[in-house]
Amino acid sequence: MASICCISDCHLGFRHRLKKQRLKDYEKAFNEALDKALARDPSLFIFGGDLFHHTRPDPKSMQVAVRRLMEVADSTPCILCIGNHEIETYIGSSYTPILSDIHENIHVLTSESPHLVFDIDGKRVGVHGFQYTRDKRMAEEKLGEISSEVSGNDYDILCIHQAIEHYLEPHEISLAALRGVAEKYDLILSGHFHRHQPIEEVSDTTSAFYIGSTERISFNESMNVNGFLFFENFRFDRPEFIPVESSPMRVVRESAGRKKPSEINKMVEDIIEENRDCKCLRVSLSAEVDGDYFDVFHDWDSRYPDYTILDVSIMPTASNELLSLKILDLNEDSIFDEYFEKMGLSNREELKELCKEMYKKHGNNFIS
Ligand SMILES: [Mn+2]
Repeated sequence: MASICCISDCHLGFRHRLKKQRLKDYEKAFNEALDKALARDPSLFIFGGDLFHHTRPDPKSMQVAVRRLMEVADSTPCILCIGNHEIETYIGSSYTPILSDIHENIHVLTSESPHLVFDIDGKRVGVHGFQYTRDKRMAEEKLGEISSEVSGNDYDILCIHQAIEHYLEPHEISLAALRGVAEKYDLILSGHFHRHQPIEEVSDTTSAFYIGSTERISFNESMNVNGFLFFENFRFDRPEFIPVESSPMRVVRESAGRKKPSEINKMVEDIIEENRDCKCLRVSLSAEVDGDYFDVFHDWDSRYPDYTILDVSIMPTASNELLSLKILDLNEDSIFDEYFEKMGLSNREELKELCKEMYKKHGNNFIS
């Protein structure tokens, strides 16, 4: 049976928060998506862009992508759209366009080659698109231009990587521009917006979807379900969304009320313990600190090294009482010692000495 598999925003090579484990997470999600897709033996692969996070990916991520793409291309044609992460100021500065040179079954959509046609189960299927274009006028013009050239195929698919009005701001493609070309296509796909969803605003004319990403790139995406799309038998209005097991990510927000630093520390500890299943955890606690703010622990990630990302922020809330400001004499070295101690930095002698030195040299200039 004819089927089309669409995978997007894998962000291979992203060293999220400089954690090595995150590099592996992107690779794992990419591999899982490909394994699950290949098991279904699709007739065509469409990659919606941001395969890589950086224009010059690290060699390991590049190797993973090249090997897997070549493996896939041995059996199935692959189309790549170029995402914003694969573009600098000029398309030639990124490696993604040259992937079409590594295998005859790999094709890259660019403004120079925006139209591809494949024979799938005896049907002529056109796939059309161009690289991410930052300028709104240029993007809309390009969209209009390539769409005017579309005709004569049994099915036509538009694949872009753009911010569409209502989904991301600033957008490059207005809903009016998209609606203006929608009737040319049987399916509209876009990468870029990482949460898979239909683009409802044009669905009265044609099926349109944001494909979704395979792994999250920020805590803002913690609620997103990751995965990819699978279309069977040219039924473009009913894709199957196949989930990928991305690294769990969670944001816990609580307000503690008025508490002593030791109670706040205990509360954070309890939250961390309760969420052990989630290796990327953000804890945002607001608290009225009844005591010295610097007695609240700040070095949580070194206390829990088994977390990939442990991001704890404790925001002091103002009490009803007036905040009283105490003037500290920073010329006393003991203030620096105390600060470094409480920040868990007491082993950073060199940094501390540097701070004292810098303060003595420049600090007094601020006092007017
Ligand atoms: Mn992306």
